[in-house]
Amino acid sequence: MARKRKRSRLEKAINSPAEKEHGTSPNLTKYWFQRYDLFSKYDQGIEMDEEGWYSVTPEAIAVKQAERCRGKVVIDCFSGVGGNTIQFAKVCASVIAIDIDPAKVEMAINNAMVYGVGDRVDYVVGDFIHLAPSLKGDVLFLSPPWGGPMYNKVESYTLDMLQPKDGYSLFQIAQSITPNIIMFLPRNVDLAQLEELAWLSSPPLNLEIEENCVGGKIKAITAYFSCSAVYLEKIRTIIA
Ligand code: MGP
Ligand code: SAH
Repeated sequence: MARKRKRSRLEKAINSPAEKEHGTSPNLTKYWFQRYDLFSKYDQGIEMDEEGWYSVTPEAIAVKQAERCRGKVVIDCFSGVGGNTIQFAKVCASVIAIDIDPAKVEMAINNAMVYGVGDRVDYVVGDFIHLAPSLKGDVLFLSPPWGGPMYNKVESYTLDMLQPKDGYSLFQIAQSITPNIIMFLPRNVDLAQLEELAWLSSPPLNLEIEENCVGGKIKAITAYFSCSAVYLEKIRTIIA
């Protein structure tokens, strides 16, 4: 009698609820296994699409980023399915969430309701680049597309690889609104380019770089640019 073959881990994953649930490519399975790191309330009706799965900011990271913006008016310029927007809505004075994809905005609205903050966000379906001249806020949060999950195939991720425009242009557009800019970027990003962005600004900006880990593994980096008091004090001391 033929013995039953033990199913490999991969086969199990491919035929798992992950595949049925996200209904797309097996490439997304690894993200499905991280679903509670992405949204702790995943089981309460969170909605995702393919780009959402690989782009959403893990909840613990989004909580930390939001804490830095407590009490401020924040513009989430590439809001996706709402990983960051939800956490901003919990602690910020107000949140404007922008995404070019109407389906993402629908999902973000649903997901914010799951977290009980649906009424604390103003949603805009639109292109951040075009909307920029009409935007006003204390802090701009930029988590743009990195070019898909293959971003880590290069040794050093340079700012020209960001979408829908290169990082220099995005930063310049953001600076026309506020010097308080937060960028969520690949863990292999060229850090020297970020320092260049800060120093070449007029006046030069303070820059803090944070490595974002989940479960001991580095997921991404966050760059906080600001016209901070500490930095201004330094300048004042030098001038004096
Ligand atoms: P990853 O490297 O694809 O996943 O993305 P992981 O689990 O670290 O894969 P591994 O095989 O390297 O172990 C890590 C995190 O980066 C994701 O959870 C997202 O928060 C973020 N991220 C990834 N991409 C491709 C994007 C993107 O295009 N835009 C934004 N804003 N965030 C992204
Ligand atoms: N921080 C988000 C993930 C953002 S992924 C989260 O935690 O859920 C990047 C998003 O940028 C995608 O949803 C994509 O639709 C959106 N996007 C791409 N080009 C855009 C543009 N020109 N203006 C606004 N949003 C854009």
